[in-house]
Amino acid sequence: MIREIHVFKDGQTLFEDVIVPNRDLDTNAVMMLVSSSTKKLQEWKIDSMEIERFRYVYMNSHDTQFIITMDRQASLMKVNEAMMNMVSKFMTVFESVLETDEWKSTDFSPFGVAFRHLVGRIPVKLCLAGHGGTGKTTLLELATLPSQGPPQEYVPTFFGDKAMLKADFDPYVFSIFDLGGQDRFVQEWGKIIRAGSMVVIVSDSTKDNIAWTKRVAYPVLKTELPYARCIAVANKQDLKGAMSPQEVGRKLGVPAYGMQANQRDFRQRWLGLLKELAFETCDFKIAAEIEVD
Ligand SMILES: Nc1nc2c(ncn2[C@@H]2O[C@H](COP(=O)(O)OP(=O)(O)O)[C@@H](O)[C@H]2O)c(=O)[nH]1
Ligand SMILES: [Mg+2]
Repeated sequence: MIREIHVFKDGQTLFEDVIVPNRDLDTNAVMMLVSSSTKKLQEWKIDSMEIERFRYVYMNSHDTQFIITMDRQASLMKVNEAMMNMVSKFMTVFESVLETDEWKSTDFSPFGVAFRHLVGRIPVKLCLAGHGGTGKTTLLELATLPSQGPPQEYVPTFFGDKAMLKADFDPYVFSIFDLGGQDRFVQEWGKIIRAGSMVVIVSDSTKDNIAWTKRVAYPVLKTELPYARCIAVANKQDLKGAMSPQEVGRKLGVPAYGMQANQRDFRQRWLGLLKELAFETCDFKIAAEIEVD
């Protein structure tokens, strides 16, 4: 997921667009550091550096520094491509003003539309992780098939089910993976969702399931997707004996949100939660920082 773009020239900001603000780092300090490295790059070369869970992809063209901030746990290849496209588009419009002093009085803000368009072309990968039968497929369908009722039959899923989701997440488009929760598939999660920015841990709010999640799913998530942001869904809140979302969250060590995936009334809540996770406006936990006792 691309989070921010900054364009500098002679220490001035020509353009910036911050879609998801970085609350973990001092952005000005990071930009100073990255732009000084960017200035040393040859024309049209791309390089990147990582800091914590963020990656900074940068390019220098016409003595102008372009810096994209992305989730570290996302496809660098796709962002490199987006960078190339973006700088080409930028130069198509602004090359001549950059070659004289005219840039000092140019309004670069119209570039925002093209930038957001490029951002939307890289799907944000979201992984539904949890044991078989907890409601992953139901959640996927709840999000993506508003015209059909969620399936009431239990059909075990083979790994790799995937759906595109375009809702009220502009400029982002999600690509959601429903990972089969059979124990023998769990080791494959990393391969399927290597570039996953976000993880929703799905639990049916029972004690056994929480134990399974911590024992089987956590080691894989923590090694394969250490920089992904995670929340938990405490599903099946309608069932007798379901643990409360607070308790599920406390036991899992990840903020948990109550859900009833087989009820269409919960669709708005589910989509709202996904949006909050993408824009980082809800409580979440970075996979590497989840505590396992
Ligand atoms: N009672 C109840 N059943 C649910 C809920 N969510 C899903 N289910 C049912 O649980 C079963 C397993 O769901 P499924 O989505 O196939 O689980 P998956 O293996 O994680 O993909 C299905 O029969 C669903 O209809 C819920 O909130 N409450
Ligand atoms: Mg399934």
